Amino acid sequence: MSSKSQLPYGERAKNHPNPLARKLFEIAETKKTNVTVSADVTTSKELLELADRLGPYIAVIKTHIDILSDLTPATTQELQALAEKHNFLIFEDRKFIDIGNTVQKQYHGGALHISEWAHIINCSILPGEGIVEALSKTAKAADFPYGSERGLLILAEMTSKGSLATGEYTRASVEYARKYKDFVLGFVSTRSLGEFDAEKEEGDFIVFTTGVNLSSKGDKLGQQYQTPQSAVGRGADFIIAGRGIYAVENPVEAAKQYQKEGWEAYLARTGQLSH
Ligand code: 5BU
Repeated sequence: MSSKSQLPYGERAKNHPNPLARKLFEIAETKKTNVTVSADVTTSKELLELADRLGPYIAVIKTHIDILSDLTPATTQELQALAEKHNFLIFEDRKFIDIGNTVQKQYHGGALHISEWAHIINCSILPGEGIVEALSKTAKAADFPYGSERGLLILAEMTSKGSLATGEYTRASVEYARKYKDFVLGFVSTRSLGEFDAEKEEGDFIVFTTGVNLSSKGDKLGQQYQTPQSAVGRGADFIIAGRGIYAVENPVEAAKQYQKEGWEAYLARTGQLSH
């Protein structure tokens, strides 16, 4: 476990060099939530309704914007307005995975205009270091107005059965995160990657863990779940839940329950639980 995992979000916010990381920790601390809802619905109306109803209980909304059947610029504009209203960040789970020249065009402009509305994006490092460099350059370009409000998560591990994102791939994820730490916020992984942190170089990378579900162990297509308590115990700073929240009868109650469990696990990990 990374030693930073033991520190409260507020303290990590104070010392973090990355402005978006500071903002994220501040949101978590203010709203007392480490929940990211994965809003994998397929119409704009459903997405915006979820964002508005769950907004008070979440730190981040994670989207797959390309699964919306009726996407228009108004959808992402309204999502941004809801992010302001409820103080959460937007994470587009686009999983860039291509040569630098292509991912720059996929991130900035194109049909989806991701760089204009998503605070957080993610990429696989299968193509090598160039993908991180290219995305970082786009976000840090002098004529890009939102640079201080953009960050990247490296997909260091995956939750699906038989995932090949392991070993050397995961180790290199940590190496590139260190090298591009101005832009890389941290990882999507199933645990803290502290074992790869050389003591003297340790950065404060944020761990997002997908595959969190309170009532299921997995699905028929290879997804593998763990509970909020288990994920946070293994080093997740932010837990990501999709169907466990949006696909149940009362998503608001579910979001509150994930918020409570995620927050208590965080308090326990950071030694802040009063007995
Ligand atoms: P679920 O409904 O909680 O199973 O949704 C999980 C979400 O997280 C879904 O959007 C996936 O695309 C995403 N995901 C994942 O499940 N596992 C991973 O390793 C990564 C993303 Br990376």
